[in-house]
This record gives sequence, C-alpha cells and structure tokens, in this order.
Amino acid sequence: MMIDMQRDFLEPGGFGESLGNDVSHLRAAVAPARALLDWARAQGLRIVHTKECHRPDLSDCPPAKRERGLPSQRIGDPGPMGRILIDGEPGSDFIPELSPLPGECVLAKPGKGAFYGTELSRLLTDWGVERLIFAGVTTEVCVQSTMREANDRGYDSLLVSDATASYFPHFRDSAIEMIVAQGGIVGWAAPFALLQAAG
Ligand code: C5J
Repeated sequence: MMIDMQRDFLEPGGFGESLGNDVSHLRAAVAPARALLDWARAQGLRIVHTKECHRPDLSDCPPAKRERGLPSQRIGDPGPMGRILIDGEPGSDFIPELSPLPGECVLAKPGKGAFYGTELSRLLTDWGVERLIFAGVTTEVCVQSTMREANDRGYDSLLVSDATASYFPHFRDSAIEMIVAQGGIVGWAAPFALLQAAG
C-alpha cells in the first residue's frame, strides 16, 4: 500500500503547502519508498497506489473538508499544478520517482482512509490478501487512518518506518509509537532494510 505519494503533498504549490506545511519534510521517505517499491515488484507482490483526490464537481468532497482551516487555496481552487486535489489534475498525480507501472492498481480515494469510498475491501478479498505492507504520506493522517481501517477489517499490517513521513517529523515518530504500542495494537513497523533482510 503506497499511500498518497502525490505532487499535491510532496511538491511546492500543492495541497500540502496550501495548508502552510513545509513539504520538504516528506522528501526523506522518497528513496526508501522507491527501494520498497522495487523490492515489492521483484517479489511479485500486489501493489496498490492510493491518491487522495476529488471529482472535478467536488460531489465527493464534504463541505466541512473544503472549508476547514485557513488555507491559501482550498480544494478545487486553481493552483500552479492545476486545481488543488482534483483527480486528473497534474497535482493529483504521483511524483515521478513513484509512478505506478502499467498493471499496478491505482485507487483514487476521497477520504483519509483508503477503505472509505473505494473498492479496496473487495479487491483485497478477491486477491486473497491477508497482510499489508504500508508506506507513504503522511504517517499520522492517511497512512495511520488506513492502517486503523485495515486493523478493524482483520488485516495484519506492517509500516515501513523509513518509507513514511510527516510534515511534522515528531508526528511520524509518535504515530509509529501508537501503531506498535501494546503488542502491535494497530500493526507493526520496521525499516526497509529489516524487511528486505527478512524476505
Ligand atoms: C493529508 C494525507 N495529510 N495523505 N493527507 O491531508 O495524509
């Protein structure tokens, strides 16, 4: 599960920056996420790339989400990478280093969790998948939300700790602590090198 490695979150001029974030904090996760992706491809694992985005008419964007906070640009407003967080606009696309290959599953999601408003549950059931490996951004928002949704649905989840990042580096660390606490109440975490060595 490669969560939301989109230009809108990682590049200047997108949704993340419009919320006042320093997007450079997310770059540290890119090389480990790419190494993970290459490894997963070599292992023949199913890969799902999610992207948080909305329909051009905003019919899947709750007004509360659009109106929240005091962003410089709101969801749907025009920005340097097209309309902010709108499916099909350049900003909603994946960063080049983590572009999906033909045949890999791309899942547009309107919420933070990847199970909400998507086909993910059905796809995982159809594929017979029981365990999920997570990477992406941001750790405490879309990654953690999706891991919690997965936990409630009975999946075992592992977060690759160096392949995820937050605009607030201490939030990444706290989110990982919360996930693995109490014997893995939500899931487990390990750096990519450990996963690679194990498998
Ligand atoms: C946010 C995400 N942070 N992909 N989305 O709004 O984590």
